[in-house]
Amino acid sequence: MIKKNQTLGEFIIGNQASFKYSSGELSSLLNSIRLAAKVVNHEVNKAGLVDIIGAAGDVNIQGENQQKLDVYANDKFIQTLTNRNIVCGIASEEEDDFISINSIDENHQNKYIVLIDPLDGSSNIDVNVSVGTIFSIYRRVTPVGTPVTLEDFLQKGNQQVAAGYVVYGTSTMLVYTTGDGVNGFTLNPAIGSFYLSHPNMEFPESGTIYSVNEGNYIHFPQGIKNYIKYCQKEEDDRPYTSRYIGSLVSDFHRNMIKGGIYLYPKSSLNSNGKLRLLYECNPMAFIAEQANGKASDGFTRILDIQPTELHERVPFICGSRNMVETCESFLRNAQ
Ligand code: AHM
Ligand code: MG
Repeated sequence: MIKKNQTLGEFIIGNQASFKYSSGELSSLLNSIRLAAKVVNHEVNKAGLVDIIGAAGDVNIQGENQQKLDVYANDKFIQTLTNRNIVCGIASEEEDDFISINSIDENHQNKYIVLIDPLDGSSNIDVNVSVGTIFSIYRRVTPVGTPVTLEDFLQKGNQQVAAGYVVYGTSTMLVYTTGDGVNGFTLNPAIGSFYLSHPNMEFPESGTIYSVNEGNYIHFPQGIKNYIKYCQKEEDDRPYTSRYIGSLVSDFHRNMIKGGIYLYPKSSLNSNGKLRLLYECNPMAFIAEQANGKASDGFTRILDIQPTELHERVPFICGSRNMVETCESFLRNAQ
């Protein structure tokens, strides 16, 4: 139930019963992500003070090593998720291999695994542009009581039980779904609590924003080139507006609120695009679908793709349903 002025903590507990495995573990897991997000937010907001507190690699006044923010975020999320003893495994865009939580969950009783991109768009940090965290939660498929295996992580996106992102922007927001719509919470930095600010978020059916790195235009497949030209054509509600932050979470967030399409297609430079299926595309696709939007690789629904490796990349087209469908038809017609 949506109540005004609800905090994220209250919302998570209030909705626990509607979750089909309502044992409270998923609630604790989401609460641990909420905590890590606050810690990372605090650090991200200090990024501009680098000349004062020291750059990555320096030793600060307390004698601590200054870490790069993406390494810091990775450590904080892994630490928080591990300490709460709710997950059995974590895979991160920052780590080569998945982590099996053997130290605390020695008998392998935990059921959830988390995949995370701790600080997406981190090349934007130095220039004070929004970055984000993306997370994706599954139940393990191998039996409880045994160590996790790669199979637990290579599940199709349609098996996700929850997914979300944090956008560290002009304000910090946590947006997530457990498969029952999408809700957004804004951090009140004075109090340190997230409040429900965007209940039942939905992509408009259509929009007028397209987001793509047009610097790669000449390398795009013909169908994408044709679609971009279509976006720019003076007809009906076009030309569309081009908006590209280069930070997936922020581009997605804006498009969900205003209506738009995000594209990271394959190109002659990257045969599968750039974005990672497990850490970036699956969670964003789950959120998009729960918000009445659509996500595909141009031909196939993202959530139906069978992953074959942890760090695999896929082309990603995501946003307002009608816009994604039009783009898909351009790709089909250029085949
Ligand atoms: P990262 O995980 O290395 O930060 O890369 C992902 C980011 C996305 O947030 C963003 O949409 C995209 O890379 C931008 O890439 P490009 O600079 O090629 O347009
Ligand atoms: Mg990333």
